[in-house]
Amino acid sequence: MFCMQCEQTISTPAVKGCVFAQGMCGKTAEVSDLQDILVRYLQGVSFWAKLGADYGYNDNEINRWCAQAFFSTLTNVNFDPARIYEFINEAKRNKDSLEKQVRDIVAQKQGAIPPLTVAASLAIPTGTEAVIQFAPSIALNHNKEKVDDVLGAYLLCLYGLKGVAAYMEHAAVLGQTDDVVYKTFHEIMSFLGDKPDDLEELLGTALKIGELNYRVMTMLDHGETSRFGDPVPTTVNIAKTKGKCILVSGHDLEDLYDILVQTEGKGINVYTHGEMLPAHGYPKLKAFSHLIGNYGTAWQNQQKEFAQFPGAIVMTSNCIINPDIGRYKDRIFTRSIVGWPGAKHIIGNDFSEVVNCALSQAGFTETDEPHNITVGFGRAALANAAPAVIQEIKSGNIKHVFLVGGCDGDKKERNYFTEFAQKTPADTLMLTLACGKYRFNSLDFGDINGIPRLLDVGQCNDSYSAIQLALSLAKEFNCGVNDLPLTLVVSWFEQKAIAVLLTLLSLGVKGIYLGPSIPVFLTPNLVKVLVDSFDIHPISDPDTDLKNMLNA
Ligand code: FS2
Ligand code: SF4
Repeated sequence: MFCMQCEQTISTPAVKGCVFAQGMCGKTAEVSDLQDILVRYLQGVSFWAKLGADYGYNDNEINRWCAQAFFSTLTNVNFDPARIYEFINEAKRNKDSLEKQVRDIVAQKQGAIPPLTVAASLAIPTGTEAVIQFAPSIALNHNKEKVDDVLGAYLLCLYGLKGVAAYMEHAAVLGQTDDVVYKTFHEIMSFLGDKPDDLEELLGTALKIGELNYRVMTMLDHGETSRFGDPVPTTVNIAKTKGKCILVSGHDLEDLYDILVQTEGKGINVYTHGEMLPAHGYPKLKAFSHLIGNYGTAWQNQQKEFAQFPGAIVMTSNCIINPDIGRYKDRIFTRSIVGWPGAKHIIGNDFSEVVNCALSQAGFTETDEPHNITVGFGRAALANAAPAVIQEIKSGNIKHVFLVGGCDGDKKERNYFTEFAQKTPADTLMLTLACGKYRFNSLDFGDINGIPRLLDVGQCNDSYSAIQLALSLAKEFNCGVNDLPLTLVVSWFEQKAIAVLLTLLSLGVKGIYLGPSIPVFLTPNLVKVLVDSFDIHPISDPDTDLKNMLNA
């Protein structure tokens, strides 16, 4: 296996990347190899999809399926070899039918088929064993001693595009698709399927991926707010309430909605977990009184926290980790692209198995003292708060705004983000988003003349809302985003964070602080390019960084 797509990948002077029998996340070599094959095959599907789009032909079922299948290869999404193998078989079927269709269209229009890419020409043996044996020949590090600049830039593109695919699927669940997005996605996938080796072209593609992701996050924001209303500031109880319970994790608000509808009047309390916390701010979701609160913290603590949750658990998207450790596999359910061998997978929108499971469990036997936090500072709420923020900046009461957000993870170095948040001066504001917020979101930061010092913007994709606020502040102060008293402090873990980072770079945002470490796939030369072109700072220690940020 060869995988270095997430922040917890193995990185020692001798070994870079997860290359042995199992990755740090628990992904087996078998699943990793199957995913490599799937990705290569998807790049072949994209060759035909892109060519079809050039001739005005779009198969939106296959388009959506491509993003779903690619999403299954993200970190902490699908660990089930049988499901990945099934995706490979579907890829073969989809590629064959698309190729036939597109060849006919090109012939009818008297066009010419361009030379096939490496991925489009790939023939894969049949049967799991044969496929696994074939995998090393297409591994990304095949014939490479180490990751060089070209492979590093390639991985930046591949991993960033995986993040985009995840957001494309989240948007598609809400009925949001776009032919231009699909065409650009297939163009880039197809390009990556032809073993590109031009460094400049790859770096240009990375920024194109960032632009594409901006378009997708816009679409996703529209999908969520048109379906569930604009989030409003809302207090959420993070303590336990007596009663039967279901815990809903991941990013998919539509699943949460279905679960809330199907549990109404059944005496079951529904809790959010991880990236589902921002759901409480959406009017159509907060209207359910049994959406009782949030339970637990970020994904890496789930084995302990889920083990103590006395009800059913639903993983609507990443991040899932081994449920055998906490012995709760019999009451965890996966959805959509998520998979764990032996865990129940729910297809369709009938959650009665989850409801029955919750009813069969003990539930919480006591109600704890409430502990409230506030969420719901999405795009519209931030726009409402903007005039007051501008006024306070002008009067000198707000000296600086930080965005401290991104993914969480296990490493002790991530305490940086807790300490950083705690050390921000009282005359500064903090926006936060994604699961990294659990490092500090239960702390009380006070307010500045009624404006809470900590504003929870939402999930990782809601960085779109933070970008909108930055753009409106820049407009008001008649300057560029980089001239604002604003610093982004980004914690990365998986590929959605890479996509968001590429979006920020494509928008010309400079001076981002990035941690807890720099991606292993970025070679020293690539890091130099990022530092020179975008003034990216690897985080150091909170005191030094804060001093530099405030004096910049
Ligand atoms: Fe956190 Fe995991 Fe949002 Fe990431 S729950 S690291 O997938 O996407 O953030
Ligand atoms: Fe390793 Fe991360 Fe890949 Fe898992 S996803 S195998 S931890 S690099």
